[in-house]
Amino acid sequence: MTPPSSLKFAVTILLAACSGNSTGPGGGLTAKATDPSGDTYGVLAVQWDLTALTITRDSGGIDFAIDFTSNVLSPMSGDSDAVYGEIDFDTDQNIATGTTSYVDFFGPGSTGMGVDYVLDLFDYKADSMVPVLRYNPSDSTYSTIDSLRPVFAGKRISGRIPRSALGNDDGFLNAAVIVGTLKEATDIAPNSGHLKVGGTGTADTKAGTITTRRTNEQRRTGAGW
Ligand SMILES: [Ca+2]
Ligand SMILES: [Ca+2]
Repeated sequence: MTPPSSLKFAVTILLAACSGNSTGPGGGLTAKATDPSGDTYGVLAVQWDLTALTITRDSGGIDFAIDFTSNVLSPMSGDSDAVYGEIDFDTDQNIATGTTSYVDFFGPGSTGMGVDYVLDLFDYKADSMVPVLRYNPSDSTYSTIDSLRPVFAGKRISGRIPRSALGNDDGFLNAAVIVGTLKEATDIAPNSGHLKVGGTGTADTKAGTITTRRTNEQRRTGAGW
């Protein structure tokens, strides 16, 4: 008699059926911008070094993940050398609408984005929630649309933003990230242009000069950038 190879086959099939990696509702689309290690541009001791920005879009919103070369430290630690920064979103993929990206303002970037929404990874509340901000072009201010609790795990910061927090955008958008300590910016991703999550927009070149930044700087918890 030979061993019951048919049983082994059945187990293999079962494992294969369980190996799917679905996230959220339908319409999943993942875009990833990798970033080199060792390309930080700050001058202080602690240099948060990005390796990737990943965004998965589905019909209900977007999942984001920011990857680093070393284990991340939350600002909830109270350490000014924790990871601060923001993800900027050009939700209509139109450089002509929105405002200048922090990635362009505080980094060597040329995102080609007109920023409409921001995930503000500076402004942690006591419950570790951070705001999703909408830029208001009429008066150059920002409004808090939603809040979420970023997950710090290993070398990754991740979370989910529902489409309702992005003006019910379709989730096809452009994005870029800048990180650093509270004292200075240290890295951006991607190094040029932006992460394009579907859509039809092209990566335009930023024209003209930077004339405005957010006027509600008082919400910043510290000095610096
Ligand atoms: Ca890097
Ligand atoms: Ca825009």
